[in-house]
Amino acid sequence: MSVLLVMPPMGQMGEMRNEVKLKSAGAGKYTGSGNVMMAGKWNATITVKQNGKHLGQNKIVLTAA
Ligand SMILES: [Cu+2]
Repeated sequence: MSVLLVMPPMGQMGEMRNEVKLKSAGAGKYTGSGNVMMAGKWNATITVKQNGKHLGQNKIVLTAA
């Protein structure tokens, strides 16, 4: 399972992206940590894979303060 964080280009700043891998913590929970390079809105795409099989994907918008 992984989360891809993307901030679209803004003004002089190019797109920023950071992929965070998540580890299973059992009971359907996942943990992981990654850096958010700057405050603002990030598009987060969560991808679920198991044994190389793509099981699902979800997108949310995160606001980093
Ligand atoms: Cu930015």
